Amino acid sequence: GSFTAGDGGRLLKRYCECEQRCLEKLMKDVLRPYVPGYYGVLHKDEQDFNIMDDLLTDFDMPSIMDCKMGSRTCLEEELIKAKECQRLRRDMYEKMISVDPAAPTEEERAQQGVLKPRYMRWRETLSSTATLGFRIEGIKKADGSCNTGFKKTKHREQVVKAFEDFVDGNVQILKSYLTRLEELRSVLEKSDFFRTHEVVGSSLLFVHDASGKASVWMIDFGKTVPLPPPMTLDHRTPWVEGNREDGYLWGMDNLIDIFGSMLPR
Ligand code: 4IP
Ligand code: MN
Repeated sequence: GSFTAGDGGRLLKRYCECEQRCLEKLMKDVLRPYVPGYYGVLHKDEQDFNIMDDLLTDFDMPSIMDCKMGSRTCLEEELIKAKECQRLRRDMYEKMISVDPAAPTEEERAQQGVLKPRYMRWRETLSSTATLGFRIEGIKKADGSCNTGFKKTKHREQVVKAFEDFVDGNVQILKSYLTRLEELRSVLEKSDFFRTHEVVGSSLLFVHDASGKASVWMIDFGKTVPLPPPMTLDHRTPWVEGNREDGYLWGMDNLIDIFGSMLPR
C-alpha cells in the first residue's frame, strides 16, 4: 500500500508533492484541526514519504469509514490531458467489466480499453458521487470486517443503510458525527485554503470506537490544486467544464442532511 507505520503516533505516506504543498498550507489555515498534522518529508530506503499524524492512535479498536467527497473525481487538468493523449486504459476496462460486464460500449469492447475520464465518470454515476456529491469508498469495523463493496451504493436509502450499519445504531455516535460535520462545514465556508483550491478525490475519514469517541477529518490531498488568482470556488455551484467547481460543499450538505435524518425525533 502507500502507508507504513511511523514512530509515536505518526504515519508515513508515499510522497506526493501536491499533497505536501496542501498540507503545508493547511497547517496555517483555519482547517488545521480538521486535517492530520504534517511534519515534513522523510527519505528512507530510496523512497520519500510525507510524515503525518496517524489519526487512529487515540482510539481503541476503531471503526473507520472513508467517504470520497465532491461531485466529480477527475481534475480539470486531467481531463485536458486525457483529451490530448487519448490513452486507453486496459486496467480500467478490466475493473469496469468486473463490476458490470455490460458497461463497456461496442467500441471499448473491441479495443479492450477505456479512457480514464470515461471510467471515472462511470464510477461517479454508478455510485452516489454524481447524485449526492459524495460516495462511500470503504468501511472497516471494530470486529475486523472490511467492506469496500460500495461501488453501486447510489441511492439515499442505500447510503443510510450503510451508515446505520457503520454506527451499529449508536445514536450518541451519530450525534457526535453530525456535530463535527456541521462544525467542519462552517469552517470550510470561512477557509482561505478551501476557497482558493479545487478539491478532487479528497476524503472524509470517520472514526469511532466503543467508548463513544467519534470524529471526522479531511484526508488525501493528492488531487487538491490551487486556482489561478483571483479565481475562487463556492464548492456548491454545479460543475461545467472550465468553472473548476467540485461540489464538495454540496456533498457536505447532503451528508449532513442524511446524518440528521437518521437521528430519532
Ligand atoms: C481509481 O479507481 C481511483 O479513482 C483512484 O483515486 C485513481 O487515482 C485511479 O486512477 C483510479 O483507477 P477505482 O477506485 O475504481 O479503483 P484515489 O487515489 O483517490 O483512490 P488518481 O491517480 O486519480 O488519484 P489511476 O489513473 O491512478 O489508475
Ligand atoms: Mn482516498
